Amino acid sequence: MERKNLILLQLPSPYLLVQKWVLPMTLINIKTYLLSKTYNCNVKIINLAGVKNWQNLIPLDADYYGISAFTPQIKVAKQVIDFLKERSKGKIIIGGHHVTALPVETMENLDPDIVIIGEGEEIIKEIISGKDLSEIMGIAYRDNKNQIIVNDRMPFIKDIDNIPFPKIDEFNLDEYPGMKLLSPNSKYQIGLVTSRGCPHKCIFCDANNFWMNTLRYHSADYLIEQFNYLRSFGINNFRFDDDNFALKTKRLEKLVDNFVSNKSTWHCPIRSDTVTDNLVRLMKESGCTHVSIGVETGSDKMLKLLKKATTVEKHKQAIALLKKYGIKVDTYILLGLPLETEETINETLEFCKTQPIDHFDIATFVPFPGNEIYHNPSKYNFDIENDPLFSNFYTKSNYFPVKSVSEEGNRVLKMQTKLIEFLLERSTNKRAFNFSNNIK
Ligand code: B12
Ligand code: SF4
Repeated sequence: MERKNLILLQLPSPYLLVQKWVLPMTLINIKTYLLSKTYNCNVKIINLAGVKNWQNLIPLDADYYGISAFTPQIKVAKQVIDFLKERSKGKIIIGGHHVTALPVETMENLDPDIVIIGEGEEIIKEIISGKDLSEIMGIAYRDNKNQIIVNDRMPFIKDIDNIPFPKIDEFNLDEYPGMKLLSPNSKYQIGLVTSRGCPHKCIFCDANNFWMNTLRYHSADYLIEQFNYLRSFGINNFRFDDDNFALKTKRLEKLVDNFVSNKSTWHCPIRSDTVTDNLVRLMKESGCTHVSIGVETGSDKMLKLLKKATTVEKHKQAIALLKKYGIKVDTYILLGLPLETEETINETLEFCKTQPIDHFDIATFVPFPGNEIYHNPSKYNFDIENDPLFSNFYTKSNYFPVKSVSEEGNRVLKMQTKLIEFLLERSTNKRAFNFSNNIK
């Protein structure tokens, strides 16, 4: 069979302060998978992040180009696709959470050859093998009448241990500042995803749409092999990017010895409803330095509205337990949620003031495609701007849902400003939240 050339392109990120922050793990993952499962292709990753004249970096004679895009990268994805379409005969493939939520719109507005819907490893393998597109599950494409066709989703890979862990040998880790956040026993840190999916349905998140309520874990044996491989590069500090890393206590129990004997350190996000005394003891024992709790809000009314499936009381209990064992607590706080009132924001402010939180990570709610609010905005009294390229999608105040057109709106904005002022004073993550401009 003829060998095919695939070029995987890591896009610039208009809203990241440091462009080449961490390794392009998604693309490394795809490359490792393809090279381990097929013999008919060459795969090259090209990182366009932070490169001014990225056009000069892309060879034009590849058979396939693979792009991965988050919502904030859709505009630049379009520029890259346009560039390639003018100059190369290679087929252009795009994947990621955004295009999975909007396959038809992506075909219409970006005009790639193929959209990958969902988990991509098996799909790209089938594309490269030359199989007819009509027979490949999990893609959108145009047929010979130029009609957009969306095939059924491909079933998820049952046992994710069959996906080899990403091989990072070709990369110079010193080029990625986000990997150099040091800890005493580690030269670098790395972000790993050790499970796929989430059983929850928070309305501000697209996990439910992407993973269709499933959750699969890598085994402890798989992870131990991966950690040992990574340690050979001086990586002994792990940031688990999973949504539910610590949920599987039995797996963690099996990992403890490996962490302890290698003096590893690690941290992860955690849901407050999963925190138990036994779990936190295990975490501490195995080198967990800090966790990030998805608090989002200090109001039970808002937590219920968000379908977060936890409570303020559970947040408090989790924080107390973590502090008892000496694990530092970061919290994610979401600003600008729809249907907030002066009272609910005040509850969040009180929560933040009174809880022994070490660090606040603040973000403005953005209605990413795939989440319930994006697809049902009127239900949440929310306006979504019709912008096919999502050009201004990430600019903070654009999506702040409360307009200062009424007394009530003004009161909400004033309370929001108080909360922001408090958080900014306490946070090291001082992104510019200038909602005060909206107040009359
Ligand atoms: C690690 C991570 C980061 C890291 C590193 C990102 C990076 N460049 O690698 C950092 C911290 C930098 C980051 C930043 C942000 N992130 Co982030 N991040 C993640 C996280 C936790 C893991 C990503 C990952 O490695 N997954 C594992 C890989 C294997 O899965 P995957 O990336 O989805 O890829 C699979 C498929 O999507 C598909 N696929 C994807 N691309 C392609 C391309 C081709 C060619 C093919 C064939 C297949 C394919 O196949 C892959 C394998 O199955 C995910 C959540 C999650 N659990 O996935 C969020 C997530 C991707 N991030 C998200 C967001 C919103 C952001 C931010 C905008 C957050 C913010 N408020 O600032 C920023 C913006 C970044 C930017 N580029 O502009 C959203 C994306 C939503 C969207 N609609 O785009 C996610 C899904 C979280 C969520 N549920 O809301 N993020
Ligand atoms: S916010 Fe976290 S818990 Fe909620 S659906 Fe998304 S990944 Fe799952």
